Amino acid sequence: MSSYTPAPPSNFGGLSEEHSQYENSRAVIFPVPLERTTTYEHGTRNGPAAILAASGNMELYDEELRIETYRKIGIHTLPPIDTMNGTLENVLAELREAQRELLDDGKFPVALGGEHSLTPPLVTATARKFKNLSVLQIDAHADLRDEYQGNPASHASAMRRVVEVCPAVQVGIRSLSVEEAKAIPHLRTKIYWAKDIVRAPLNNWIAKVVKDLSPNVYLTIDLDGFDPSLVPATGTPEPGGLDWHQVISLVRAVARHKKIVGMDVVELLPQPGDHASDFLAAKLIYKCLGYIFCKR
Ligand SMILES: [Mn+2]
Repeated sequence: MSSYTPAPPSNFGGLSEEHSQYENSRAVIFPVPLERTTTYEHGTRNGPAAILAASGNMELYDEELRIETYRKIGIHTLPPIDTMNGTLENVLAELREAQRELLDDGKFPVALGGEHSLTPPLVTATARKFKNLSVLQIDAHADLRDEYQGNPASHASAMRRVVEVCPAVQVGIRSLSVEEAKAIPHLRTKIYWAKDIVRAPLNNWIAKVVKDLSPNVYLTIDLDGFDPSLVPATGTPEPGGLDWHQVISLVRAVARHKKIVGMDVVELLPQPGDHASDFLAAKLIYKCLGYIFCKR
């Protein structure tokens, strides 16, 4: 063969070693291919790999911030954590410990899911490190069931576990049970329903979300918070969701006024032939890192 192109490094962004070594990187991509409690369509364990693959084809210049974010911060990618061995409780405990180590090293962890059950242990570790933490969730689902199919660690209970640790603000919600609806007034959470925001001007609600958050923020983005016309590749798609502009405007505002200290992007369920969802997830993460570290 006369021309041979080596495969790009399998790290986030396809970065050279100089910009992706652990020691020099402020952001650490943490692949968590967790899939132990999914209830509808399966395959979210392939989410992290699809996001990493898409990220290698992304332009690394941010035309809005006018920088190459990776050059300013460094982005390291960890190998995927083993999520299949041991009980779910063991895996969640390992996640908590891994998050603690990353935070103790002064890193900004970005977990790639995988199912939403990964969020509570990450939030628990983050709340121990940062006082005054609240969680901003972007999602179609309230995820406030006390347990689901007998399992309190189910993806459908992720935010119920989170609000036991710290307060939450939930944005884009449009799917929940009657039990969850009845529980909401008694829980430490504020809901921004999709029905009230998807057609509203951004300045009607984004400043309110920012105000409802505490000084330190953990960001959890379930990709089904987006409208399925933008992100069809999730296990439980719901019509009537947020668009790209709404989500990144929200993250931009939160990053400007609060300290985002960790994040996850969950529930991608890669579909053959749909690269748009994978690509959106990769670009969303890069965009968030730009807003968080390179605000002007
Ligand atoms: Mn969801």
